[in-house]
Amino acid sequence: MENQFELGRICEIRKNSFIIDFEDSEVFAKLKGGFYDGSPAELPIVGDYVSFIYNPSGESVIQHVLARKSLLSRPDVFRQGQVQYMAANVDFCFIVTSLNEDYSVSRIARYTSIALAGGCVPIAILTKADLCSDVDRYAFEVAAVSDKLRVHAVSALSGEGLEALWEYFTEGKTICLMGSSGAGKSTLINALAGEEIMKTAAIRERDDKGRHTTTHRRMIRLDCGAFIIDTPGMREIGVACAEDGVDDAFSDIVELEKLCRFANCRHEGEPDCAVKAAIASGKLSEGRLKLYRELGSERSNNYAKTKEISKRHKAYKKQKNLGYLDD
Ligand SMILES: Nc1nc2c(ncn2[C@@H]2O[C@H](COP(=O)(O)OP(=O)(O)OP(=O)(O)O)[C@@H](O)[C@H]2O)c(=O)[nH]1
Ligand SMILES: [Mg+2]
Repeated sequence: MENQFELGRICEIRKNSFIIDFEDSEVFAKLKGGFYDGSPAELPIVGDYVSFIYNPSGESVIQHVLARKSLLSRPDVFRQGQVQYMAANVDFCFIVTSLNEDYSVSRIARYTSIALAGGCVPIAILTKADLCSDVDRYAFEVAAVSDKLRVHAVSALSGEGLEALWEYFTEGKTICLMGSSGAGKSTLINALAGEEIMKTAAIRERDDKGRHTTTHRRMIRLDCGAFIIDTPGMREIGVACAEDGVDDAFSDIVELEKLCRFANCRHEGEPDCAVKAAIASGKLSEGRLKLYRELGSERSNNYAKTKEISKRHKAYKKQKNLGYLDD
């Protein structure tokens, strides 16, 4: 009898197996022989739709990864020069940042670039609004990062702002949460799901840093039919693979640059500089130009940076003998 292919979605990846969300159950699977042709981009990642041969009494076998409609990726901090594929088929990328010491507008700009480059809608979620007395100021600053970025301030503790997030949770949509450890990603998922489906842990009081409680990526299907992907807090976030995203997030500046008299204008006092003119007229803020410059120069410096990060992590891994870490 010929084997019948089933269609499922990767919800978790373990060391030696893939877990597929299939008809309200979780199916353990491995790759078919000869699946891997040497390109990591071909391997299934969380959020991928896959065809597989179902084996109800043992491991199922993944045959193909279906074409992805979006793909979140970033430079791999452990493997120099390589890209880490984070999640596939994501509609909304929640960029989770807490309104405490963790807050960084530049990090939000990086994630925005990554989301746009990957074909997802970036949404900044400012968490722990209950701990902040000036939420509007932060929300305003974040909204200025890009007109493609939506902003919500929420508190998982008081429930403030959570209702507005439901517009993203509709049948078949996929939401991926990204952000530093301790930002409150898992707590937010629990608050939205109305039950504790993710483990959470208190942050360090000393510096507001998290404890890397979530250790691997995991996709969960909610009762409303939407999928939510929790990710471990990231230690570093580069933009080397988000070139298009940077230009997308800052498309107004890219357009202005085209109007400068000199093609290589640095916007530092050259004549007929459209960028400086936009700042003078109030159309563009100095802060946004600074962010754009930061991310732009990071793109060119990225090789050296990735090398340094990779060296540091290699030493760390060796010392702790942790093997492959998800983040
Ligand atoms: N006051 C307050 N605390 C919050 C809120 N959301 C999360 N926290 C707290 O922040 C701490 C960290 O939350 P987690 O949800 O574990 O953070 P995470 O982003 O999942 O962290 P990792 O899994 O390490 O990446 C916990 O002690 C939460 O109770 C909030 O809205 N208000
Ligand atoms: Mg977590």
